[in-house]
Amino acid sequence: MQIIKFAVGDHPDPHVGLVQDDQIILIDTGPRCLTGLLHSNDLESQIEHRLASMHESFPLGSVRLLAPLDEQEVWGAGVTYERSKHAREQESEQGGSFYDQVYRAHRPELFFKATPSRVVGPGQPIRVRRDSAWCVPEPELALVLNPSLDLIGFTIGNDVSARDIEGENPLYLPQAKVYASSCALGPSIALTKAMPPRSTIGIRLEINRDGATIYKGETSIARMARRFEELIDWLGRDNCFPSGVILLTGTGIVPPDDFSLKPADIVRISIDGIGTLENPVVQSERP
Ligand code: DO4
Ligand code: MG
Repeated sequence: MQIIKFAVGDHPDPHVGLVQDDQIILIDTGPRCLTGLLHSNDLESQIEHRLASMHESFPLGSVRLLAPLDEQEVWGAGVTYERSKHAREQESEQGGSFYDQVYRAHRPELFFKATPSRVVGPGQPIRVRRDSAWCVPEPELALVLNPSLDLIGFTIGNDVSARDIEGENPLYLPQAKVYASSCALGPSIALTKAMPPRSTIGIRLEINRDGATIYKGETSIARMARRFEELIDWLGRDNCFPSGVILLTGTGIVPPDDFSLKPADIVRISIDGIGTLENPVVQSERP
């Protein structure tokens, strides 16, 4: 079962729908949109119950897909794959021993990534900072958690990051990570039961420039050094998320060190069981 947040035509009102083949069946979520559904203990039965009274559907290609969140915060986990650890050690001007320590430590690296206003949906532009010359996409499996921090589904996340800013000093991490359009999410939320077994989930990244593929990489969730449950447990310690939260689980794909995103590049991230999230890149004075 996959659900999407969408709008029709130029109408600003968001809706939630269930994807069935190439149709979207409208789900009556009331005024709270996705958040209303995220509060339910048994999401699948709740969706089936709400669907029973709904008869409106739209062809999938006719709607505008929106990022699958309302007021939820987005958090990120870092250095959860060996590839990410090596990349951080490489970029860090201070030698990067923090990264090796955090890769092995009991406590994971967790950081605040974005408020909903900094998140873009499918097809919307992600941003390269004007004060960065080394900016990369980070393709990540994103966990969708309800207010009790139950894992109710998965979406695709792009934790766009400025490697030069973080590399100059790890204390610059928030500036490397948190800025306008620094995070993309979508295209849908695949409910937990609809996902393939964890060890078989593949993640692929493709970057196109001037009509040609200039980078392709892939990894698998099997290479993640942490379990989802472990990340969720740490995220919930002395913290609360009254509307639920999205947690990015870290990147295992890092383009070569001489690669940086440029305006007009197209970034495509595919994750088994969910689909493909595609975003163009911009760099401009005003967000
Ligand atoms: O320490 C930096 C963050 C690393 C990160 O975002 C990742 O591994 O995905
Ligand atoms: Mg990341």
